[in-house]
Amino acid sequence: MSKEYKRTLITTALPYTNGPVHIGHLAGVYVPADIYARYLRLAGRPVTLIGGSDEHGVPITLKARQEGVTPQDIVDRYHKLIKESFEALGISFDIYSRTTSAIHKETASEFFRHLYDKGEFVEKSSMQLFDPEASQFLADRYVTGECPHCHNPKAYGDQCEACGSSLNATDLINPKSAITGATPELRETRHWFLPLDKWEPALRQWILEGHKEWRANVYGQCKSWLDLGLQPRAVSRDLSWGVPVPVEGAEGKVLYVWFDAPIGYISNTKELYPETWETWWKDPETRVINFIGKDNIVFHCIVFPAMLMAYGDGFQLPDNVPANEFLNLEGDKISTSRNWAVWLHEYLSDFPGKQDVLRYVLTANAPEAKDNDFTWRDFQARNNNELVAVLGNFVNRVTVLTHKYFGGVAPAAGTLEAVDEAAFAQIDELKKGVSEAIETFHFREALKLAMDIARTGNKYLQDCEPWKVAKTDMARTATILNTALQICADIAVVMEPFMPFMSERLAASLRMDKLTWADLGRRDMIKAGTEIAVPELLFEKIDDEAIKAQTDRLERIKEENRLKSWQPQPRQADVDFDTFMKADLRVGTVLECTKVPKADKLLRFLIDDGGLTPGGRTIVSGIAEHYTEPEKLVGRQVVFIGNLPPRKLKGIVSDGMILSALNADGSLTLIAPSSPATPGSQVK
Ligand code: B3M
Ligand code: ZN
Repeated sequence: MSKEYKRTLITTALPYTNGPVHIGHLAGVYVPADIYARYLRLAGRPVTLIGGSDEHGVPITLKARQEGVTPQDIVDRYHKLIKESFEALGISFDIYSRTTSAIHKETASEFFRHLYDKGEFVEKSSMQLFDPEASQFLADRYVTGECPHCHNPKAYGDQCEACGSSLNATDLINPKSAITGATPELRETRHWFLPLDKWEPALRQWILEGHKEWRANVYGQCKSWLDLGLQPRAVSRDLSWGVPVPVEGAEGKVLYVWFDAPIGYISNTKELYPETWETWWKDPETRVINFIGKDNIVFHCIVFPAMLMAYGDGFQLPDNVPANEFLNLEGDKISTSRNWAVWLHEYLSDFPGKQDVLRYVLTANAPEAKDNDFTWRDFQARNNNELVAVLGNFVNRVTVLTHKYFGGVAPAAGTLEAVDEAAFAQIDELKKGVSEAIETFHFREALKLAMDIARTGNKYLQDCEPWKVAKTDMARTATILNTALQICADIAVVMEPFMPFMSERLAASLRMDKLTWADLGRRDMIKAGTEIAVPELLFEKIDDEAIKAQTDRLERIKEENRLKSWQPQPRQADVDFDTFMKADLRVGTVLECTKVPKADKLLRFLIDDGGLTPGGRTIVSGIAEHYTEPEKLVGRQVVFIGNLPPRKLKGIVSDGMILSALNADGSLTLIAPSSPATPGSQVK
């Protein structure tokens, strides 16, 4: 940070209310933003944390259509769910509002109208995709088709999720309407465009020259956008759900969702501070920080800043846009439509009281510089080996010993020895490190250093061994436990931004009132004579069973997805009739069936083929994985091809091929006559 600001306005991307929020949203945006806001508050620096729902846009109307309800029903449902689950996770929004609010509609309309009156838009007719069956224009996600860049067949009209390109619906190859599946036609329509090209020099100057300190991923994306050359971008759409375009003759047109949504940050600030909101947006002493995911970079670094520049009137541009990369789940991309996610509201009900564990794991594993993976095993290991074994264990040992030797009353320290001084010096060092890491948006690093305070505490206890010293020297024991109690208090302070629930419980048990960052490292945070609470565990182990319930759930979802996406094999090339008739299909009865030794996949069948083969026919079949108890097949009837040239498999001559169907779930069904048939009879 190059200059001292008077206040910080933190915005968090407004999630679309077409579904609940998941760990990807949390790790990418809300947990880091909350850490930053809580840190600034602890440091006594004025800060406002803005959140809210993005309730316009095609994802919402599509979802409403799928469910046969109104868009308003959808946004009401998910706005409530999202708001409540953020609250339960301790995301400390100063306001969490929504873009369907009256104040937002008014603010967004005014914003558009102001640009319109200033002549900042270009009005143009262009050819847009139109669904003749639904008689509606197909903007954004109303169309899918092949991405012109990476050829992903399921790209959307506004974006390809496979390669990250931002697209125009008309760029798609073989577009299809997401409403009816129809092939769209082109129709002429008028729209307002923001000429981004006009702002390109100013944007270049501001980002490429002025913000070299931005994260490499953010700076790099901006640079490649700018280097490609900016084009005018449509800011209106032919849709019915959204903020109506506030000009005459614009019936049936609404503001493009990416035009109105970022204005939501302003509307929500207005709603929070009706009198003073302008100070938070227009005073050069305000520092604006936008927390977002990497797929939102262009809108926050190029489009919205261009809108703000065009508006003028002192609107401040963001000072930093710390966008994160993506979090994957168990090696697979998180996806709302495939239900491949850990949903926040489900986590909260599956792991009651463990909000901090999730906050901790998502921060320790934050996808700050590259995509990262969330696994349930790692979640369990971090809880058991770090939160329980390092942090919880340290605090527990100190409070138990204080109760054992001093009846729960914090003893006074005597003269400090070198080991005590060294521990305090170490904590001062770590405090500096944590502050610097948070201020430069390196939250993983900050959390690691904060945990090092607990590690320092454990090492201090190990070095001083108060349980031994107590046998001979209670004065020294008092100094050690006093020092250790100060370290417990440090933990309550330093962890507040990361794990506010634990911090609150710990602070209460140490009888600390208001926590402040400045106190961190002080040697008298816990005054001698303070009666501390009877120790209770700050964290508890998470057992294998709880983890298995989660991984089993994911397995079930994988299975469901496999079934949903199953497609029959395409029709094979024609075979001529006479050739097919040469195949000698027969019914047989299984006489013996055994596993072939040293071959995982093979079963050896002996089949009664009605006497065609004296002593029965041997067929070796590669279906052992589907039949773990082959003896149970004895007596069953099968259909086999009886005139294939015999061939040797694992030293056994196999004379034929047994027919079966491979099902969508990967299981196998043996083909058998529907009622008993004579062995050896031909299948016609
Ligand atoms: N709703 C996109 C998203 O959820 C969008 C963010 C708006 S921020 C102003 O990824
Ligand atoms: Zn692509």
